[in-house]
Amino acid sequence: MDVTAILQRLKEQVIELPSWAVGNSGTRYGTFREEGSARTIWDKIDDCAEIQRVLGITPVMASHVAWDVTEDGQYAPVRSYAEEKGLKIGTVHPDVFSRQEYIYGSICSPKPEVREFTQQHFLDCVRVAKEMGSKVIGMWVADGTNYPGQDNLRERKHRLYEGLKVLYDAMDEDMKLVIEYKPFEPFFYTTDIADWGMSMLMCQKLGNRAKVLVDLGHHLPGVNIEQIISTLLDENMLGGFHMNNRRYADDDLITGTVNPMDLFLIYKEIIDAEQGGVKTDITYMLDQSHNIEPSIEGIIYSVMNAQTAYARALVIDREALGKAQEEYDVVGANKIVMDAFNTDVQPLLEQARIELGLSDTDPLRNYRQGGYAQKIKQERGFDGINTLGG
Ligand code: PSV
Ligand code: MN
Ligand code: MN
Repeated sequence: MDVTAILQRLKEQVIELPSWAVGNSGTRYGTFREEGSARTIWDKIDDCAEIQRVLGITPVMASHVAWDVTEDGQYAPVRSYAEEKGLKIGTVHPDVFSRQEYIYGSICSPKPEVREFTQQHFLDCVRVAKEMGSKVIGMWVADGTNYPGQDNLRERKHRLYEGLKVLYDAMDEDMKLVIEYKPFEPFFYTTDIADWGMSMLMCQKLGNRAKVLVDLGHHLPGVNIEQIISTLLDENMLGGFHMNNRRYADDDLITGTVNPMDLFLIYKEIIDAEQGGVKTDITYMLDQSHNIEPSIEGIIYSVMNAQTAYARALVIDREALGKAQEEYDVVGANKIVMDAFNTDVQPLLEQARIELGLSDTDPLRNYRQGGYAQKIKQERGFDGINTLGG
């Protein structure tokens, strides 16, 4: 194996951190508040800078316009502050779900004034993205219906395209639009972009700066995500990838904890495609919220899990695998893949971290010993109530 080349790949990988992962978050039933958690976009940048200090491969913070508001509506200072802290602002996410207006959907709403309102919001998001120096807009269309007969599905599809086109056309030539899909939630009878086919169709209609975004949590049980990834890659239609943990659906918990095999096999397909000559431009991002674990620790651990999966996928003996496939050696081929999955790649990752110039090869230990958690607890305090004391 070319260890130098593998180390190079491990050092070059970039994973975006979602700003919403460091603030308080919860389930639809409530939010558990965390002592010292980020309160503002400025706190979020500080937290992401600390995460980058211990990981070295996360110099980008993704932003969500629903939650990352500035006091005066100006976003150029966000860019400057992030740069001061060694970060860039990555994917910007419009908000099409948190307002009363969106009761019947946003761009797919049957109400023309709501569609118009959403389109104006899209234009504002592009302005915000440009001010923050971001080149990617991440679109999750939350729209759908709850009951058969509620709305005309073909008309909703037309409205969907019209709305997305406004967004796409407002973006600069060097910007990319990534479009997510999700089978259900917040609506349960239909979702206007329910699967990768619907997302890809919209991207193809819009133009070559629109690509599909695959979120691990947005699949029904049993779906083979790595095959979707491989298909999209081969069609040059994969634009981004949201990592999280999926046991049921959109669980959004720490990636790699329940099914590390998923992550490994996805990376395998990406590397296979690249080695097969496919040009890739994939934005890797975590899309998680940390409800019971300390957020920053959860994020650091997630990136470590992603790195482990990636390293395992890089050490697959592809020459031997090709040979086994040529010889129809079914068991042998699978064993080669599993041997890589079972390889202890921690020494490789430690070496990569040394070469990245990190002060400790164990990012979690580095964070726990660095004093940042204590500092933010003191500075930011706790805005929750614990009636039992303590
Ligand atoms: C909701 O399902 C979601 O988790 C989507 O995956 C988006 O990426 C994210 O929220 C931010 O809007
Ligand atoms: Mn997502
Ligand atoms: Mn999601």
